[in-house]
Amino acid sequence: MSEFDIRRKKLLSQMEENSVAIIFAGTSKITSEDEFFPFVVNRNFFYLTGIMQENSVLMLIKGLGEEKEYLFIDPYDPVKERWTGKRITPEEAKSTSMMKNVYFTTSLESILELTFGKEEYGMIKKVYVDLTPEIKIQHNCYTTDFANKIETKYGVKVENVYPFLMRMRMIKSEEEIENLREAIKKTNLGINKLITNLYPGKYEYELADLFEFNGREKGKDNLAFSTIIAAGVNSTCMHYPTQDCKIMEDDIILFDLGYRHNLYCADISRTYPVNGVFSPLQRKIYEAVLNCNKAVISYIREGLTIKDLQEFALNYLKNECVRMKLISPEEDIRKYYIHNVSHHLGLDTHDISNREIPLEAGNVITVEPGLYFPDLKIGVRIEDDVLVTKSRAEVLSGGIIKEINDIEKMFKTRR
Ligand SMILES: [Mn+2]
Repeated sequence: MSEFDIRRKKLLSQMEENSVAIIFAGTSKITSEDEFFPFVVNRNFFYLTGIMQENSVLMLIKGLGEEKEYLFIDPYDPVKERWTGKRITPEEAKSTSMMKNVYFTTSLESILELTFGKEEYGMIKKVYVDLTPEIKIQHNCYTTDFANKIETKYGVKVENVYPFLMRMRMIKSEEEIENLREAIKKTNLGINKLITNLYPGKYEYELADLFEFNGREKGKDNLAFSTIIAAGVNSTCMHYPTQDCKIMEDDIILFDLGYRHNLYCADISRTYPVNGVFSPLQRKIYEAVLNCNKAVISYIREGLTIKDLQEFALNYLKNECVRMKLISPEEDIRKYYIHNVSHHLGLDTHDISNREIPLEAGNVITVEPGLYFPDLKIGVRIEDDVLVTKSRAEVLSGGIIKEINDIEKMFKTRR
């Protein structure tokens, strides 16, 4: 059995008797006029099928003592293919998804009729639909519209399948962890490219473009998210978007970036001094963040929640800043640390999860404390990706340099 098989069986086992699950791949949205955003597959659909083509639909049926799986893909359309390129054939869909029943989307409506409409199937009482907002199925039709439609038309009760898939996706399989390791390894190589090319006088976008180009060389569509390269005061803006500033000799520079591998995302932040040596003030702030990063990593264990990690990080950063006289004991640390310390990582960069569910072995999360002092033009974030195990956290991004001595040595010896 493939992973996709196993996941579908697992979902089916959690579904009520006499129920159906319908999960859509989604379709592209319009940017403006007749221009479309690039299609991004609904990750919940991909997770269960391995299929990335738009308009595809998965249908799981549990009833009459049987479990049935159907996949729907668009029919072959030579005209469409001439405009927008190759589309998968039923044979390809079968071998990717490991599903026997692959039909064309043109027959979806009549299969729905058959499943819900006929007497003998009248026993289907519940339909699980992925009600994640923003999953567009067709022009002016989102999954919520679809749910309303089948509720009215067939008198079935719709339940959100999202919580089931969330619990499944939060625990990564060996194969998923391997994909994440690979994404992180590639990201490390991308960061090395940046370090060899980081010099005062360059513009932030030159480094961002270089990182993205390096990713493209290894296959298109390889970015986990929009690359952030932020020098000087820009390092204090969390999702700094413009990247149009010149990098200066005395700046600190913050990278928040990641490649994907088989859709699995790396999410790494590193902060370096542009001239290769930390100034005393930069060093102080960097040390506070680094200590916190390492403390959180060693604090992680099963049973804690991400909320607990955040509490821990807030306290730790507060104490570090007071100890290093960066802030006064009365000051609120939230003025200088405005985000969260962790999120789950997987098919999505901010992976499907709930911050209040205790951590379990197989979770992959980020650890990313930061301190941001706009007045000092210094923002530092150090973000690692870690695997929660039975005993402690394993740092998947341990190969990406973060110790002060190692960083300064790396700048001296770069070529
Ligand atoms: Mn992150």
